[in-house]
Amino acid sequence: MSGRIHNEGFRSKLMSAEDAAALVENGWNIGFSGFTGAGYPKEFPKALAARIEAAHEKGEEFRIGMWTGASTAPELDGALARTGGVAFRAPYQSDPEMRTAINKGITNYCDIHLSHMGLQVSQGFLGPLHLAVVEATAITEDGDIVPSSSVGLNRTYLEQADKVIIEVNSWQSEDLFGMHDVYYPIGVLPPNRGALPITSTGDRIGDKVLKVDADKVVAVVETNAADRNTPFKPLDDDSRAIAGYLLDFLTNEVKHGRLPENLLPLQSGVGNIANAVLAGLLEGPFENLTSYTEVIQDGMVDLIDAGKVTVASGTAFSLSPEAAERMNEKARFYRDHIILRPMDVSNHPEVIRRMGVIACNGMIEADIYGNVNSTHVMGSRMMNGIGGSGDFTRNGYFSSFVTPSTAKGGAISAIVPMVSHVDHTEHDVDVIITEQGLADLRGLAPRQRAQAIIENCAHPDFKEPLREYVKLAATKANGQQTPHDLATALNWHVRFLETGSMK
Ligand code: 0RQ
Repeated sequence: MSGRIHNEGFRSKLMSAEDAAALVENGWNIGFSGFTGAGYPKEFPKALAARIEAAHEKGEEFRIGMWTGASTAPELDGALARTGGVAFRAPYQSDPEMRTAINKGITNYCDIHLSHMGLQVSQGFLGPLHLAVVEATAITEDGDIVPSSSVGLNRTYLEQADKVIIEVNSWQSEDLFGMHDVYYPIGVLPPNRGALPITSTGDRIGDKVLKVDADKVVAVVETNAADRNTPFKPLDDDSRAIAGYLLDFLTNEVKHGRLPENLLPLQSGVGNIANAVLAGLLEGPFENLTSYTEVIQDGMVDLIDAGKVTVASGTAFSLSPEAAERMNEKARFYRDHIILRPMDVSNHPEVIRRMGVIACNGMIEADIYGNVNSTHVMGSRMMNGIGGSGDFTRNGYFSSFVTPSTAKGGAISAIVPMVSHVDHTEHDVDVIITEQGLADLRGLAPRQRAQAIIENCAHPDFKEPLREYVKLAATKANGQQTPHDLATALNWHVRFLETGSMK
């Protein structure tokens, strides 16, 4: 035993992951902890996958609904997807095997804004929640759960589930205790919902622990295993250039009095480019920064180490193995600078709008009018999901999207006449940045936006074809508000599907 279970009642429920998995029945919906590869259960899912496979070998039906905070890891999303036993998945994933199950139609995927997920669970739209499986750093003497490297939707799952399994992971630093801020809202559903009393990034408004009804806990499992912790790609010229344009833009906003000198709370999305933008801030002129975001990546931890960021609020880590080690060694220091909250607080639209968050997210493609596709490759194939990008984009002080100007070795243009799927509309997108430059769309009408995006952001190989498209569309649409020639617009994607290149 790890010595992390300080409550006798919970100690008596300790069992193997296999025995715990044997409690699960076909057709159950399970709410797992886990967010961007952090704080997900590691032992139990393996045992559950084996149980599902054994049932399938006997010709028995065994499928589950799988809900999480966000993406998890091969030990959870991968292991369960591989069995073909995940009937339903929500709200965000990024695992290659889960992606395959979704795109083969084996798994029904419901791509929900992260700030909406808790509400939809509480309203019952996703059906009953039979089981919550939540990773813990420890269980206190009072029988409370000390969360680990993510909070995500754990509070909601523990409240709503009929049964609970806790997986105590002694790999997680005990010094994480005190980093979390678990807010229990006054009334979950309108009209009884209270205001969320956060007025600045560092406000703590809740408890350090998650409450759980001990009578619902059917098993406690122990493990000692690292989070997924994927390394980030080394910074390349493109990501440096993108970070540089954003920093120049922010500097100019300060100069014109539209931003204070220490900016406004920053949100940065997942992925390599977002991490590179944070790395750019390390060398930039800004001090005393704060962050109201979802995911704390390496770049944010570096900014805290450098004293540039005073406080960062999120719901989860997404760290490289090196940064995860640093976090575990120095959690006592970081807990004065980092707050991990439930995701319906980290992504709360009202707080994001009121505090004036600066949003920066990755994208797959943007069209010449500023509509953005974050989720689907060539209109049909799901990549990851919208995650929290909509929560921050729609409600931020201003919202930016970053991407290299081409994908797949230059065969695909990230700037297209018409996006093949829309996640963020032209009304919500203020700034687009590629390694070619930055288009500030504020105050521009559609025809002006097209010019700004093509001239500043498109790759030189695609500038001329895009200009030609604009001319053609202007003729065909005869002076209308947002000129398009629909057949030609969608032919960009068709051409790639038929020839392997948009050129
Ligand atoms: O595919 O790995 O097979 O080569 O998309 O692209 O350039 O590595 O970019 O890691 O920053 O991810 C939008 C997916 C960008 C991410 C997305 C292919 C490309 C590669 C990844 P390969 P990059 P990133 C808060 C915010 C939605 C959720 C979100 C994302 C792969 O940012 O999931 O923002 N966003 N949440 O080759 C075809 C194009 C393409 C393309 C890229 N135009 N056409 N393929 N790719 N552009 C956090 C959370 O919510 C949890």
